[in-house]
Amino acid sequence: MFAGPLDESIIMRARKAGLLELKIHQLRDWTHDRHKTVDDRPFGGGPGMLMKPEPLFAAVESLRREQSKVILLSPTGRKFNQAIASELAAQSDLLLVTGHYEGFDERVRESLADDELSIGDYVLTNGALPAMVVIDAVTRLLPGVLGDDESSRDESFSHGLLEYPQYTRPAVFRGLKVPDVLVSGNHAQIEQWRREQAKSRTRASRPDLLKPD
Ligand code: 4GX
Repeated sequence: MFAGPLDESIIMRARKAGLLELKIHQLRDWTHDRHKTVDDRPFGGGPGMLMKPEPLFAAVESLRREQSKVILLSPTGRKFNQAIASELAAQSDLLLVTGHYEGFDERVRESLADDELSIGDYVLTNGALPAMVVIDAVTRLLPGVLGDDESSRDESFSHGLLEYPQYTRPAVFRGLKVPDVLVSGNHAQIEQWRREQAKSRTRASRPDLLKPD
């Protein structure tokens, strides 16, 4: 699943420039049985299979460095966001662990992982897409990955409001007009309009962003 998204575009450019080193590992390489078993049934019964601890511990212990942050991807983790992406971008080594099946043996959480992240409240088939989401959000924050223009646009998101509406040419498209204020050339008025739009838009679709945590 990782081939493709991580071999394209800005991520690939960052890899080629030596700004990001990415390695994909197969948990089955740390098994010893003929079937390369990485799952087993839960003690106490119940549906579904769990990631068994031995291959995970062996894999993480062989791959981790002193400074590594070991991060599980699962719906029970704390919710990933831009602030967490910034924290992770400051780390020198991340080891992202993507589970299949119904979950991890709890000892993986207790004794192996430094953190557990969820990319949102929905259920995916496995942790590969969440890992790629984290990789993508973190990579674009690494020094040198984006141009100055793109990076400074980010700061406008960190003020905690959604973006104001934007338009490009033509000024009239299928009878739909660009707001007069934007073509007026009055920069003070444009700035005020954008501030108001950002606020009303945030109130309408993301009121949670306006509440203190
Ligand atoms: N944000 N999934 C993980 C298997 C699993 C379940 C429990 C460990 C514990 C998801 C998400 C997500 C589906 C990835 C279940 N592994 N991960 N997988 N949303 O839905 O991070």
